[in-house]
Amino acid sequence: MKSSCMRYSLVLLPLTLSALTLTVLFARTRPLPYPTMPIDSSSHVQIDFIPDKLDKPVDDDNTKYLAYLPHSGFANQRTELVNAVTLAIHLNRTLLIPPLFLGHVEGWQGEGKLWDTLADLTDPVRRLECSTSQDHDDEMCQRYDRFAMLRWSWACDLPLLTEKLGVQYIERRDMSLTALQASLGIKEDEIYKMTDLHPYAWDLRGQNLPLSHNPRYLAHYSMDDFRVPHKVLHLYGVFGEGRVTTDATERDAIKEILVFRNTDVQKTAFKYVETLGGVDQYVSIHIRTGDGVFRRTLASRIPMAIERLHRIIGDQREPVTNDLQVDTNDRLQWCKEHAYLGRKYSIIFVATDARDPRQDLAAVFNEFPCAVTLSDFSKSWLEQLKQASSIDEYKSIDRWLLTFVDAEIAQQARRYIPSPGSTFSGYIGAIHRQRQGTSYM
Ligand SMILES: Nc1nc2c(ncn2[C@@H]2O[C@H](COP(=O)(O)OP(=O)(O)O)[C@@H](O)[C@H]2O)c(=O)[nH]1
Ligand SMILES: [Mg+2]
Repeated sequence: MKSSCMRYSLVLLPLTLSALTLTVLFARTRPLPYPTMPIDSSSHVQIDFIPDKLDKPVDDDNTKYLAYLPHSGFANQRTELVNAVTLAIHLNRTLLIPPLFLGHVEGWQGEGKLWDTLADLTDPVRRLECSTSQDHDDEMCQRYDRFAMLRWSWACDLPLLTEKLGVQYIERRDMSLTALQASLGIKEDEIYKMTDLHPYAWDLRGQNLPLSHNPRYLAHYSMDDFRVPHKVLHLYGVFGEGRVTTDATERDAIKEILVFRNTDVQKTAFKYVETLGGVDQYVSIHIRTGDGVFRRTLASRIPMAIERLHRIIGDQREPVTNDLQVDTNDRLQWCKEHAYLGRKYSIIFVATDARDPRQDLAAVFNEFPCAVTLSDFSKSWLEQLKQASSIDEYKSIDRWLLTFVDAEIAQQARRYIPSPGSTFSGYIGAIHRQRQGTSYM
């Protein structure tokens, strides 16, 4: 008890200091009331968005809330949500789930910048203005063009969180603290704001577990350290696998619920899977190329990818038949007819964020004549995605759904090779293993 109190004050002191220094950042002025946004009627959302403006506070009971700031790509956002759901369960708080961002989303930011970044990205007034603006030089409007803002309940069956794990949640749309205060009818000091000064500022272990010693994280907390009395405990980023550890079975159950499942995406992917020969009839590889470290290291990773493909299809000792011309008009049909030539002609699906895969990953396609990627098929195959596409309030989202078509095709393969260091690759691997029943999430 005593040590827990001590730890509590140890957490509180630096947090309070950082909260104090950052208070000035939170003092956002924003005209109220906000415009009303159209809400998609097909949603499974269990408790609706926090309304932008309420006549009276949402709760007159003892409900306490947990919030956090999302960032980065899908897999990162998903890991954050998994961690946040875990914390909500053990702290007995209603989870305020942020929007799901697809496309170009800001990465983690220091110096408390994420607070303002998220408020800006989700600002309903600016988003509405930009949706009708003709000013193509407006920097904020250009930023909005680079991502879509959806709801997690659109991508996953969130009510299962309540049914299976007892988690209460509300989906948030405006991430500003002023909107949060207005929605809950609370004062600023009822929000306990935690501002991490480092992406791996802390990790946490659940009840009955010893504190972590993981050197990646700067501070190590127990669940009790997070039992603050405030109405809202608002965390900063909660990124990282292994950051919040409680019970492995519980974590698997959360992860299983938080899998991207969209019927239009699945139906679209299935057409490709059938053409590739059917479920478990081909090999897949994920090659992440698009940004940051992945772009810089691509040249050295391509030979590794080729080597792994050779090993997995098992063609190493086969003589190479060089003089055959593949029919590029119907590559897969040609490959199926020439399968007797050897395993080098195995069908391989390459999932990638490369802009021009046949050029950017030329070495892979030169080595494996029967390797194909989404861009090898007619664009008309993607028509169905348009049906899933009017979910963002202001724009169509087909281009960002391609990621999940790629993931779905890759996970239906017999063998799957991930891209080292990519959390999205890890996500595909997890759903692939789960489908094959070899291990859990
Ligand atoms: N179209 C497409 N996009 C991809 C693919 N792999 C990754 N991406 C994009 O890159 C992002 C990956 O970011 P994130 O989920 O944070 O994983 P990480 O950066 O690879 O660790 C995804 O959200 C996509 O936008 C792919 O195979 N196809
Ligand atoms: Mg990323």
